[in-house]
Formats: sequence, structure tokens, C-alpha cells
Amino acid sequence: MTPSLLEILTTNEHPKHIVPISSSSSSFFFNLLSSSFEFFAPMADAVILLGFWSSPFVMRVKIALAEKGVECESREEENLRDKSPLLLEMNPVKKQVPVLIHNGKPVCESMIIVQYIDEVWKNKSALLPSDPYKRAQARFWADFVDKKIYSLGNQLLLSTGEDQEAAKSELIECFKLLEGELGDKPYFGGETFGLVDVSLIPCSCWFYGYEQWGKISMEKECPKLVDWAHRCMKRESVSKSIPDQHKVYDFLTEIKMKIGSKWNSESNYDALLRIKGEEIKLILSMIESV
Ligand SMILES: N[C@@H](CCC(=O)N[C@@H](CS)C(=O)NCC(=O)O)C(=O)O
Repeated sequence: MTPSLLEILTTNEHPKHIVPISSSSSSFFFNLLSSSFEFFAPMADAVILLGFWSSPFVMRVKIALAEKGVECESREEENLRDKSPLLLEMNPVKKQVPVLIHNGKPVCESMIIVQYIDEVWKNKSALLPSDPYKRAQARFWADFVDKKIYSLGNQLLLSTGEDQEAAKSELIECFKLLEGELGDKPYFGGETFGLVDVSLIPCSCWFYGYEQWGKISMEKECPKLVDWAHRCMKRESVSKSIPDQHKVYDFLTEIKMKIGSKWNSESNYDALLRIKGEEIKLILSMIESV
């Protein structure tokens, strides 16, 4: 039976080596040659990324792949409230993007994917330092970014009044801690762009949003971080993976308004304001494609 495109794309870790034997001697030598060549040539990897354009977690994976020069086929979810069968099959536990499908095998969770990419394609642009202590430090800060920055950004976007002020102060405090860690280095990874840079840089497309919703100037509050973001943006891997911050701002503002009017109409807006962190993230991801 002829395999479907999906099967070919997702199940070719070790495709069967089929070299038809022809009766003509020239074909025989051609087959022999190509079969020896295939024996020595590395198999091309089949890499598919299930994503969604505005997801900072997907951007991390795109950046890591681009740093390594790995070709990948991007498959965008159209609507995260109506997920594709492939996404549900590849990430049945969390049902979230990103998912990296490498030779038919899924890897989930953005930071796990980034570290997987670093381990598999280790011949180019190491994202983690070789020194175990430095590696532990990089993982610590990447985890800090993961646990704090994106959920505080969501709170700043969705809350108002005192809650919004609290989210703003905590977000700025976290950025200042990150500036302390960056110090005078060009990247969190030192001279080289690394894991912490990959984890944090997607939030730069929210900087304009932070300024509008929080009535702050990122340049004034966190000048080192803004300079670092400009530096990262000069890398092709980053600039081609991160959407324009005004486009992201318009999209998120639309979501904010939709949530606001939905909750207002249900006289339940106060309840939303009490919702924090993970729950807001969940609500956002449920309606982000409304
Ligand atoms: N911790 C996950 C977060 C991924 C995540 O939140 N993805 C969102 C898009 S930004 C999603 O797929 N949401 C759909 C859902 O949760 O149902 C990671 O780092 O990969």
C-alpha cells in the first residue's frame, strides 16, 4: 500500500533501502554506487514543527533550529480551540504547541525541545555550556524565565487596577534580576548566544505591549535588557522567528477586549481579575485564536 504523505514525513527514521536490481550492467553499477553512497551518507532528518504564529514557546524552537541550521517544516495550527488531529496525536497529554516531530517521534515542551535540539545537532552553535556548573546556572535562569516572565506578562495584559500594578512591579523586578545576571556580557551565555537567550528573547515582541498596558518605558526601566534584545534581533535566527511587536500587540489587545466584553456581559469580570498565572495562561491560549 502506498504510504500517505503524513506517514512518509513522520515515520522515516530508517527508511527501507530499496535499490531495484536492473538487468543492464550500467544500471547494476549505478545501483551499486548509489547503494554504497547511501550507506555512507547520513540519512536526512525529517523535522516537523507544530506551532502557532504568536506563541513565544514556538518561537524558542524556531530560533534553536535556525541557530543549528536545521531545515524544518512548520505546520501552523489554525485555531488552538480546535486542534488538529496531528497535534492531539503527537501531544496527547498537554495538547499544546510546540511539538517537534523528529523522524516521526514527538518531543514536547519548548525548553525540553530546545535542549533536545542542542543534544541532537551538537556539531554547531552549542546552546548549553560544556561546564556542568555553567550548564546548571543556565538551566536555573531559563527556568526562572519560564516560571515568571510569560505569566506576569499575561497578568499585565489582562488585569486592571491594583492587580495590574502588582504584575507590573513584579515583572520589572524580574527584568532587573535578569539584567543583573546579564551584567556586561553580550548574551546570557557570555560571548555566545545560549539557552537563556533562547528562552527569553521571544518576550521582546511583547515589549511594546508591556509599555502600552503598564504605561512604562522599557528603555528607562530596563535599558540593558532592551540593548540585549536589539543585539539578539541582529541574529538572523531570531529576527526571522519573532513576529513584529505591533502585530502581536494588536492581536493581544483584541484578545483583551474580547475577554473583557465576554466577562462584562456575564457580570463576572471581577472573577477574571482574581485569576492569576497559569489559569490566565490557560484562558489566553483557549481564546487566542478567537
Ligand atoms: N510549557 C509549554 C507551554 C506551551 C503553551 O502554553 N502553548 C500554548 C500556545 S502559546 C498552547 O498550545 N495552548 C493551547 C492549550 O493550552 O490548549 C511549553 O513551554 O511548551
